[in-house]
Amino acid sequence: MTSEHHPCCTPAAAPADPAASHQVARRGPQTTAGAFSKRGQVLLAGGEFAMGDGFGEGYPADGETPVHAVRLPSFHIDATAVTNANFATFVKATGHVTDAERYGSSAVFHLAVDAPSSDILGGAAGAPWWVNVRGAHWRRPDGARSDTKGRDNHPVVHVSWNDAAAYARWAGKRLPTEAEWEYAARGGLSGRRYPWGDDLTPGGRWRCNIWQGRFPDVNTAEDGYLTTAPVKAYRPNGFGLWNTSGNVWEWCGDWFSPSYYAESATDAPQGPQAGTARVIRGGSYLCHDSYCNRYRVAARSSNTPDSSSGNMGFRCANDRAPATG
Ligand SMILES: [Ca+2]
Repeated sequence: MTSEHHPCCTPAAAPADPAASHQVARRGPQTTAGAFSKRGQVLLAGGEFAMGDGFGEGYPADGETPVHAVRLPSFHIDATAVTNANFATFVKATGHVTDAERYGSSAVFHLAVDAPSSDILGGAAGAPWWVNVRGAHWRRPDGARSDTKGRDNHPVVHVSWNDAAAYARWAGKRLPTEAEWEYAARGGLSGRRYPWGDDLTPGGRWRCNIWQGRFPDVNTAEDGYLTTAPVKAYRPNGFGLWNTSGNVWEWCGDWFSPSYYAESATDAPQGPQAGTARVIRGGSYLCHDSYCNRYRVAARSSNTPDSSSGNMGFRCANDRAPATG
């Protein structure tokens, strides 16, 4: 766990089998690069936007400020998060084994656990609502007694940054940069709080899957979902992208630094050169304004590249066209 890490959002990896962590650290790319693909993606015209929190609502330690101008060339980005069905196709084709499977455990939200008590390995420090569950991984998202039946079109979870990068490579895509992610999530609106505007529930209607009730024990699920929602729940933003706020955190390609915005390049920033944690964006079904308002479009968080949990997934991006030469 790093000093930048926020365990309330997503816990860092706590392997059931600590020896497996060395295997994960040592392994290189596990998949062959696929041919350039824009399947399921939206082409966004390049442009300039104001990146960061203009409302002063972010947590200072997250580094959502200063608001700064960023220019991006045109790029593609997935309309939705990668689903369980998508990830199953990848695993079938490649035999990919996720970090959670190697570690023998992953983090499940306490109200979602569906496993024998002998599989409960403990809570996360400072975030007891996260339970490290033996046998939890993408196919068994709530523990050994669960499966993804009925959730084919839900975002895949319990995937680490390493797993997400391997999927993207196989799919002929890549992970979005943090700047691309925010540009895409804003949906063409300028300086707004959410992908659809400034009101959380315009007209009294929920537009994203977060938490209602009293965290972490009472979730009234007014938005329809206790944990994940289908990737096309609610309505897309102005760019045709679904659920950039809430549902699951999404891995970005960048290393995380809370001071990066003060030094970021203006043109197509790629994030810090090095780091210990990767950026995650968008918040999840556990976000609630009483303790974590990171479902705002400017919000940032991070986790180590081998960590996984029941509320972290990803979507892919791509260049406008394959590199030539
Ligand atoms: Ca919800």
